[in-house]
Amino acid sequence: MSLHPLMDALASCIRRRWHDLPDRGPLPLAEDLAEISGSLDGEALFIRNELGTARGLRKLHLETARLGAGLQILHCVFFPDPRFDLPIFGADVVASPAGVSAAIADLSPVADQLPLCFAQDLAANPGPGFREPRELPPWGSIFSPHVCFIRPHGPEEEQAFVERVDQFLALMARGCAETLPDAADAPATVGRWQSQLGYCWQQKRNDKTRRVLEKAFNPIWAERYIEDLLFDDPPQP
Ligand code: BLA
Repeated sequence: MSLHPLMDALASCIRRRWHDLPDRGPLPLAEDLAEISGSLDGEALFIRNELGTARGLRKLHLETARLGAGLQILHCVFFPDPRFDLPIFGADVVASPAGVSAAIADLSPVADQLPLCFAQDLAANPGPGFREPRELPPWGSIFSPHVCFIRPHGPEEEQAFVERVDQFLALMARGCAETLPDAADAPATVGRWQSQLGYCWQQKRNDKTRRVLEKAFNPIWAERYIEDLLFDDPPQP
């Protein structure tokens, strides 16, 4: 099923960067969650989930979905292994027949600040300006000062958004390859683990995600999907 061109371009960009990461591995995914299809009010619904691991990353997740009323969603999070001093990469794009309403991407810190090499690179490459930046909700305090949250205007801004995500992922790839892990019980590791827990808790405050899933499926299914797949608590390192 065809997706909005921004979704397709972004999914390709993410898959390309993902497949270039070192030491990729599988991550078990309940069979009934890999490909989900159904219908709502006579409209086709589908969700495709891709899950894996790589050096420095405990969970890579890409979801592409069509959830009724022509709503299309791309959701992606790369959760680091807390032993590695790496940020969380996250992206979410929401489109309806009226166009893309939200495109967000960030490298979110899991310590007081982003690792120095990330902060320096992002400060040196601030990214393009967009015509319609959007205001973060209160739970958005988890994001970095470099977060890009916009309603893109036209194909050029959509392309610029994909390029910004590609920059984030290039940085992430370098971090994954070069960062040396700390011990599982090192205070810095434990701090990063707790911070990932906090990230997941805050993301779960996004009522908009829950509402869409409840409507397309049902509240119990939505709860399980959010708690077990989207933002499951990271295991203790
Ligand atoms: C917003 N997320 C939204 C919106 C919807 C969803 C319908 C409202 C669109 C709008 O305000 O224009 C729905 N997102 C989903 C669903 C999934 C999903 C159903 O991912 C299922 C997988 N959300 C994330 C991640 C980030 C994120 C990883 O899952 C960021 C890295 C951000 N989504 C995010 C933010 C908003 C949003 C900040 C705006 C919330 C608001 O304005 O209140």
